[in-house]
Amino acid sequence: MAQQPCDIGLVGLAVMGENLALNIASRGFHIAVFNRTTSVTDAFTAGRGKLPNVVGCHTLEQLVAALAKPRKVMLMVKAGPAVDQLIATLLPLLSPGDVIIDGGNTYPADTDRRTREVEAAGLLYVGTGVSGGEEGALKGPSLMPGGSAAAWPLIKPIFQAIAAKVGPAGDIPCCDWVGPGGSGNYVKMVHNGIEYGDMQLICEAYALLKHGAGLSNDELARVFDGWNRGELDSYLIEITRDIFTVRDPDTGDHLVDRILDRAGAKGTGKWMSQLALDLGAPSTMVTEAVFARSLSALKDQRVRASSVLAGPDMRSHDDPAGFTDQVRRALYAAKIASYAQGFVQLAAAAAEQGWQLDYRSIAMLWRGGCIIRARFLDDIAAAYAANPKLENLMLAPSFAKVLAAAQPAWRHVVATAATIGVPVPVFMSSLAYYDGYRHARLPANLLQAQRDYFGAHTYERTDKPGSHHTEWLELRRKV
Ligand code: NBP
Repeated sequence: MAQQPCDIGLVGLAVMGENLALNIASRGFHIAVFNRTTSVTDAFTAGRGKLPNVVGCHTLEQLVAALAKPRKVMLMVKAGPAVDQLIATLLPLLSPGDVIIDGGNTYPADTDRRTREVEAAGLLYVGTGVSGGEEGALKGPSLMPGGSAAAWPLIKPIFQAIAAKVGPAGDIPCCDWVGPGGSGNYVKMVHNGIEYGDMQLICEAYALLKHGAGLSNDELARVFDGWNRGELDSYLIEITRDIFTVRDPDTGDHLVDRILDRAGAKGTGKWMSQLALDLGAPSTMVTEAVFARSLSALKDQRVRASSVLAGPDMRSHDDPAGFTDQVRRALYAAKIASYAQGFVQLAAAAAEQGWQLDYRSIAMLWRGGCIIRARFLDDIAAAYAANPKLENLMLAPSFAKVLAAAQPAWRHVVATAATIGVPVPVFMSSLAYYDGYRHARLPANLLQAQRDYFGAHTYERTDKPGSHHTEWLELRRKV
């Protein structure tokens, strides 16, 4: 019997591709799959993928021939040159109107270029953010597609069917069209950068509670459990709670205490920081979070420095319960500042690229399936619904009020960290960002004077328009 034409083809059966293929098949779609190493395809179709609506293919020609038109081919391979190689191989096999989708963590500018190249060949191209790791891919990820707008109606039924669902009835998909070119990948990159900030803030809160309030792992589990029932309710707080409860099977100790304090990274946080610098967008928190991982990686140096460099005693706080609550408030305030920075960077990129982004919709995409999923994203969506042109999330009346109320705790926590010598770079930069942003006048007037003094860079004045230069030494002589 002839095989029914498949709704979509998927290339790349590593962790993400395999689970995404199973997710697609579980929603009743027919899917053709291909992996460069044939044995991987065979193992999949003989194992987890042994399903009537999954077709294993040994060549890309077979994959293309198995698809209904217009064809949709999704790539779940290592980001970078592999995607270009696959596009080059697929283009002669496909027809105008077919769609190539890249679901990898691709650098946004690569998707801009590939969209132009694939569209020039008469086909459609999508670069989609996929978040949620292995489990999300299988059960429902957050999907952030962008690229050729004409591709959206073609892929929408499949994408919205496989995405995570949220809302009171559990029927709102965490997937909607983001915008042109690499905007979907840009949104995913900002998601990952925000994830870096969230994770580092939680780690700093842990250090403060452990050293400042003297909490044990069991007490930390209880604190995070409580936090997960309030405004901090989120996936990352929930897994942190769980981590404090897990024992090492070998030693019986808390496993977290047996883990080496040297963090790795795959690079999306670095991309966001680099692009923030290119845009002149002050995304200080993701950048500090990336640097915190870099500093953690200097384990051997830190061990040597710990016996050379002096610091205060990290004494326990007088009022552990009170301090714990202040850390909670500070964490929420810092989180607001972090998301504010992420959305500001998105808006700066959108302005540069000419993208029209819907920030409310983007906040909604992150409510389920992904690592930064949190109750708080509903408040962000509400803030953008009330004012789609909101310049900065911190200016939304609801958030401005929260920040005002959290200020004393936020300042006390940062000051305590400095006093007792607990490194909290992201907490500190969050407060510096808040203070910098809320000051109508910063000391940059002096900076401009210095630049004009040594480099004749000119300056603007507060009392008249134009560009001005002063012969500082000449005026100085007249003093
Ligand atoms: P990997 O990023 O580890 O890539 C492995 C896959 O790429 C294998 O199927 C491999 O085929 C294939 N591949 C490579 Br490498 N070079 C190829 C080439 N030149 N032509 C064809 N296929 C090639 O897989 P992953 O961890 O499943 O991630 C896939 C994408 O999803 C990545 O971009 C990743 O950044 C992104 N992502 C991952 C996660 C996660 O949690 N892992 C989350 C969100 C997004 P082979 O078997 O023949 O070597």
